[in-house]
Amino acid sequence: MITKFTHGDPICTEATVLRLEPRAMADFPFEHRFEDGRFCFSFLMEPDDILYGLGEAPRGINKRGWIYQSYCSDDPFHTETKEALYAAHNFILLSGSRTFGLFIDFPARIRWDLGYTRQDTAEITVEGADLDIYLIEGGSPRDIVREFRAAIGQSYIPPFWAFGFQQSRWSYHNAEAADSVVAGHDAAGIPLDCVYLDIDYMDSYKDFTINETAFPDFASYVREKKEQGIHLIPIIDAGVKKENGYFLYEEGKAKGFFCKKADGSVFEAGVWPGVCAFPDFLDPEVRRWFGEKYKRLTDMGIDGFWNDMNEPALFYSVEGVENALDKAAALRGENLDLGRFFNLKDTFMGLSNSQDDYARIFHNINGKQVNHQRVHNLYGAGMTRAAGEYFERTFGRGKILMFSRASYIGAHRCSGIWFGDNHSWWSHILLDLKMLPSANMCGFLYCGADLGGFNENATRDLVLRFLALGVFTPLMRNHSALGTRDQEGYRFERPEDFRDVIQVRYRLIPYLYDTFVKASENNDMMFRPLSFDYPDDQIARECETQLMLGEECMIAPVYEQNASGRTVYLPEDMTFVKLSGERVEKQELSKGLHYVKVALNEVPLFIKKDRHIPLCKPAMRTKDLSPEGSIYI
Ligand code: MIG
Repeated sequence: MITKFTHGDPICTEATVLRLEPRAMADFPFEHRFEDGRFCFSFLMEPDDILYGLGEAPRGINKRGWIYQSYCSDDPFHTETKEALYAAHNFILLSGSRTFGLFIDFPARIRWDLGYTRQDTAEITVEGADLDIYLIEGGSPRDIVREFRAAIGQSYIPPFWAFGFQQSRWSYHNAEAADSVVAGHDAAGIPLDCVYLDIDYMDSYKDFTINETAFPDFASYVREKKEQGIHLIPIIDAGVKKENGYFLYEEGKAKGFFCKKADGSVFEAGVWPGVCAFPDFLDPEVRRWFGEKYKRLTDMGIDGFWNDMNEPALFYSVEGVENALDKAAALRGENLDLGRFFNLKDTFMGLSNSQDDYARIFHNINGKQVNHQRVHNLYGAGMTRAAGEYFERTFGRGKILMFSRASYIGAHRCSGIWFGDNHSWWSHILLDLKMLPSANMCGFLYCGADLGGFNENATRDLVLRFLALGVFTPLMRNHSALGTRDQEGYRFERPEDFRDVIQVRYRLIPYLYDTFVKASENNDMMFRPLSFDYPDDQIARECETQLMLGEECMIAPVYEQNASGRTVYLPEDMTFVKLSGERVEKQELSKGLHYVKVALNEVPLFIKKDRHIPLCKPAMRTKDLSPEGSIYI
């Protein structure tokens, strides 16, 4: 049963597709109050209750014991003590003494104190008084998720080839660099379907332009790669370079399509292209306009995109820099005591993604000027809807690969997400794993982390272990940052180990795609915490390092350096399968704890008794996969 409670005059986010007659907030069955223009509510938790949700967020599958924020943030350090990442996924689910789900449809900041101040209390503060809350009750946690997902609408399904292996880095600067990635994989026998183009494929980082020196005759190049079975996936950034004569800037300015400041002038801030204007993605007309610009690239044969920097990320604003410079100038010749020094330092350090800058931005919502801080979490979702809705209108569903960095529930209907700038850290293998079921609860099925880790240098064993988890994630992409060590599989010693792991992905693609499509069609989760399936099993309830996959499988990646295996908990008897290239090794294991050995070129998988999944023959491209010769394990 789903009940909607409304207070005031909420901004329409289009997160839900279900129209419900709202009840007054006075009927909301949790202790609540309005205070200083905020809405706060709380509930008590029994010691064994589990609190799930929040989609892409730091920390565990069980979110208890920390404070989180819904505030889309460009933060490249995903450490445990962070409160927010790039997304705002305002759904939580309590399971235990009581079972219910809550979705707060509200596009500004929310603080979720989930047992941080008091271990037994969840206290949620919504930074505004105009909001909708949906309460979902009845049935198991999985039933509640299904009911919630039905309310927010069916999840995006990408093209089949988007389940192929994807190789990225910032950046393959020119056609030769991209060619060498394809050649490197081909020579090592490592399957590959996509090569990514990061910001350097553009002319001066201008959206929908091509750097002609780096990619002369781009359209022919795209066609040539297609003939090799390779999709090139360009990045699109939210900021539009301020440059006279640049069509996108000129059009946006003439039509009044950019975000404004209070005085009506265009809001400007620095991102990769230098000073930029920001399309007002909250306006449907702007979305339509921007969405149609992707045609410039689809006309050249491009059929996949990733949208970046759409929290929006702001390196600096002109006002911010001026203010900092004034502050510095006033201090010249003064005695810099520690207080002043740190204040000055903080002023410069705080230039990026500053709250002052966000507060300077205004949107046009139905003819009204609305401050950005009231709708911050809709910006990236708006950009992604601009693209996703254009693709659906023009090409139909499931034709174009699309995923975004920032997101809000609702964008899951037309796009996937990736988990942003993680690190080449062992702990980030588990962070990826933990976000999968949480993202699934919120409708984001097509998702995954940068395999091998984005920031800093990766090691060969880390990349292999990361990939062995990525074998199961719908988005299987190796990506890394500018200036870091090369981490394409064929760059390391014994590239055949990478081939062995990635071939396993190709053998599983028919099964994984089928499981994915079923999850989308049934508003279900592809990945579930063990506790969803074994609610009475204490070890399963606490498990944060394994997941259920579909109806048949359990996954348990190795996540520690120098480990030749791991301890795994089997909540029932299962078949332990080690997959490596075309090799399949099986072992029956009984319910309980086991230490399993897994070599670097092996992918561990656990299959429930009396269940079977298909494995096809591997191929170098998804288009060459065929059911012929498939076996069941
Ligand atoms: O400020 O385009 O998350 O995947 O490689 C960094 C360069 C901008 C952030 C994305 C990352 C991408 C990078 N971008």
